[in-house]
Amino acid sequence: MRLTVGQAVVRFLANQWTERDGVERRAIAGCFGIFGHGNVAGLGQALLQAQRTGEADLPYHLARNEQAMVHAAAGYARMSNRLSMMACTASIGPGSTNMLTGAALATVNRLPVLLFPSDIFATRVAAPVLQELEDPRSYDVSVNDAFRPLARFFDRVWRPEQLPAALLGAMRVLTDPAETGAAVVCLPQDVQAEAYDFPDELFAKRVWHVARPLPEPSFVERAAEVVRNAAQPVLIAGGGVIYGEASDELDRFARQTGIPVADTQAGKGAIGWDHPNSVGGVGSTGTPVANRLAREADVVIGVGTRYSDFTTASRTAFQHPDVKFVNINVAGFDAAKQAAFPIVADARAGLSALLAALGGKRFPTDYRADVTRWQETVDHAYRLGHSPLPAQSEVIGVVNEACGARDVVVQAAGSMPGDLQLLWRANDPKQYHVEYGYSCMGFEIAGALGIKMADPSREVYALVGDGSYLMMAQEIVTAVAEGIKLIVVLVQNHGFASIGALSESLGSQRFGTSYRFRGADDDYDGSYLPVDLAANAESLGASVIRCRTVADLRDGLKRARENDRLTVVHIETDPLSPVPSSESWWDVPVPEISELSTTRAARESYAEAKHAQRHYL
Ligand SMILES: Cc1ncc(C[n+]2csc(CCOP(=O)(O)OP(=O)(O)O)c2C)c(N)n1
Ligand SMILES: [Mg+2]
Repeated sequence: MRLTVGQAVVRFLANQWTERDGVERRAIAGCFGIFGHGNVAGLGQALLQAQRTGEADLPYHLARNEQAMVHAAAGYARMSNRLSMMACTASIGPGSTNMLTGAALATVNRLPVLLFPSDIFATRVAAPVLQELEDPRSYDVSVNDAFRPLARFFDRVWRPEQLPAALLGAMRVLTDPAETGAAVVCLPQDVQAEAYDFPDELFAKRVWHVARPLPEPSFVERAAEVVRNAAQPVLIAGGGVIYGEASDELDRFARQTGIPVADTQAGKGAIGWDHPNSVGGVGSTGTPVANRLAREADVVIGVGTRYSDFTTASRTAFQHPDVKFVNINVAGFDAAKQAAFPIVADARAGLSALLAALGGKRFPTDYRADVTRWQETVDHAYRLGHSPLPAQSEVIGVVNEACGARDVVVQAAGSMPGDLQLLWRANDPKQYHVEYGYSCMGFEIAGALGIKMADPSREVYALVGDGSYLMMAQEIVTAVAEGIKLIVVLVQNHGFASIGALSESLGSQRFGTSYRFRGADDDYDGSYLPVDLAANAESLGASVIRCRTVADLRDGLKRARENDRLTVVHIETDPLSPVPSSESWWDVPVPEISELSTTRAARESYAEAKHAQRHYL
């Protein structure tokens, strides 16, 4: 079939499907894009032709910022358990490099996104083109080479003949749960427009079976022996449990063994907050209950977790002298972490095999009373009655209580991820979307857009700090244009509450973290800025509800739910309001020498805390 490279890409993508557990889904549900030179007449023409003629079904969605459109694609993939995803097309140069942060986020979080950065001319006759980086040492280098370390698959299609291999290679990686992340196929702008006789088979319906790899029995046996001989095991549920739809299996495993289940940011909701074995988040922003159990555990069973420093409290969370790890993970790379006894397998298959091999072994459950006490602490934080401005924990409480079981909360950066991991009560595996692999400010609204597109039947709440909002709020316009309803809860605290608190704890006196005028000694300690983010949201086309009190917020959320358009609910909170302690630590180095007494004091506590840090070998 004679098509341009752009037309071939679109026709190919429209015919890709995934299948897992017998259910088929469109692999590439649509294409986000922002046109400029590079893609306007290449992929752009192909998307137009597809829409006009119906020859290929690949809906196009115009985004407002390229980084944000990749965030939206990541949200889409996450909500779809990585079984359905989005493509993104960007123009040459800045349009394409704007996608770098999104690519990194997707790869860090193991989320499939398919990116088509436009690229410099293959023919080079007109070089250098507008927005081309010229490398005098090598003419085949372009800015898109910056994607290489961020992508799980990277290729550049210099000739039409290379396209089939590039597309199949990208799809293989995207649909492999162990390898998935950003797949990047760079398309030189002349090549996008070039015609070629592609083989018809390239455009036949193709189903990518998403595997549930089974564990190797001898590895299960070795791991089971470790668990059987444990005195006080703890299980950590990561994102892999959710992506692998292994919640029922985890529930069975927990009930039959009595082992407490802690969770990571990506794994929250894998089992409900009120499950008899649930002890809440573990690590730097975990609950004191989970952190006590982690500290004392002699065996840690990590399921579908990549053990980020927040999960391990920078390798201080596990203090039993002989602690051993058993990891179930579809990726050998993650399964091997902490010198574990690995079970390289799908989460569901791995849990089921390990449970069978444990032969009915049960462990004492002495943590229920602690969990009950902890839940009283959460209730208290939800109803703090902080004044004159409400505390963030109260905002989280009101949103949590407004959320139906299937509703969704989205967050990524600032003080909210920690507070949410500590305080949020998740009822459903798809309820809690805190992007905390890359913790990218600005993900919230864009990510929520993709999440809502993946499952329009759910109410989606994006919680956004003022800092994140200022970085990337423009996808409100995209949502308005597409008629996509989100509820954005905009938490105004005049700067970086999170980094301010961190700075203070490290002796850096909240330097440069608040949004204020410069004061007498040139710090940002003057009065608040005349900034009205609610008015800003209104100007972008959102319905806006301004709240002052917790009661206003409760009412505002009710009205937002009744509204059928994107609604921003704005509330100001006290950046210094208290949160219950995780009784944990996070490694952020403090200068060894300093002229400042605050830094010297912080260095002392830092050096002290470092002693608890361990290599798990
Ligand atoms: C893109 C990006 N830049 C910088 C950071 C570092 N950072 C983490 S949280 C934060 C401040 C967030 O401010 P805001 O959204 O207002 O949340 P708050 O801390 O006030 O809760 C910064 C600068 C980041 N995570 N992402
Ligand atoms: Mg803030």
